[in-house]
Amino acid sequence: MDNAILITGFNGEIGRQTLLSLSKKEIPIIALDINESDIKYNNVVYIKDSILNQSVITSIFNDYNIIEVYHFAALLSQSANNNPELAHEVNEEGSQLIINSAMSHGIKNESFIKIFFPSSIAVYGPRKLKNAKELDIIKPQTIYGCNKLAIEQFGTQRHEESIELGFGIDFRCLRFPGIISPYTIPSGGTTDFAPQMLHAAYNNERYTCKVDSATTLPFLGIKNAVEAILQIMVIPNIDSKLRAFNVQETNLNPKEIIAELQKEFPKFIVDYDIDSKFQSIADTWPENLNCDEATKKWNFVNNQNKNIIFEEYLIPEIKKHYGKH
Ligand code: AKB
Repeated sequence: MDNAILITGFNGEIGRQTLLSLSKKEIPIIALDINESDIKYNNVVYIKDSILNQSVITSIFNDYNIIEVYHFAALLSQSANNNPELAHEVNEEGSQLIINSAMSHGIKNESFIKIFFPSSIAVYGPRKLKNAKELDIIKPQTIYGCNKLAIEQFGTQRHEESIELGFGIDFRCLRFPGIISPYTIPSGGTTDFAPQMLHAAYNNERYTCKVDSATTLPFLGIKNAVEAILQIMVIPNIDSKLRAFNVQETNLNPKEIIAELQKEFPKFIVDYDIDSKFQSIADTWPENLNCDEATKKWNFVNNQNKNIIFEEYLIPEIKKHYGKH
């Protein structure tokens, strides 16, 4: 049986760019998503189905020797708030099914299956923290944050059981802040205002922001988000009981984002129409993250410079992206 990588939720913002990077490796990839793919890579087997379909997951693990799993399929924070039952099913039960299937496969093959799980700053709360460390107060105030924390803990527990057994899973997790991508306009998240503003500014559109101008949150450009995933997965062994690491590039509020964008797009205008569903969540998420653990474990670089992400990456890249269409 050939070695292969499984990626779920590959049509989402992070999944899409991770699949692009993984497709450059010479190993078959099994890509599972509820939606059809609009891009086809040669070494990828596409499966259109749900992560809740136990028989599909079982047959993937029976048909391929899965050695790594990248599990992105999930509802984001606002979508989860609007559909709490579906969020519980997809974000928790679906993730547990993937983790348990990988664990059984690892035990059967007497090996360790590496699993990447994208957690979120949503695990923090109830107060807005500054320089939040991994073990700081963790009392998520949203369904989505509770789902993420439950899977961090479930994966960590299965990881510890695997160490005891000598086979199973090697669980690795990053706590992502808001992701800014010059390639896609996200929806369903609380931090979406940053990428939405970038695309609106480029497209000469007026933007209505749902959180107030001083709401500061941590962010990471998609390129460095994918880089961090590849980095944490490539380390042979993370010698730590801590399995979930903070990563961020800078922290920003709407006022600062507008100022950066107006340097390049001076006609960009933003109105505010504060929505309590967004504001109340953003107010419980940290202002910035302490990334010392990620720096110690695999030299993660947290550059903290607000200009660099716009001037050196997002603006040149969004111009290239739309220039293509
Ligand atoms: C969201 O806002 O839902 C996500 C996140 C920070 O987890 N982008």
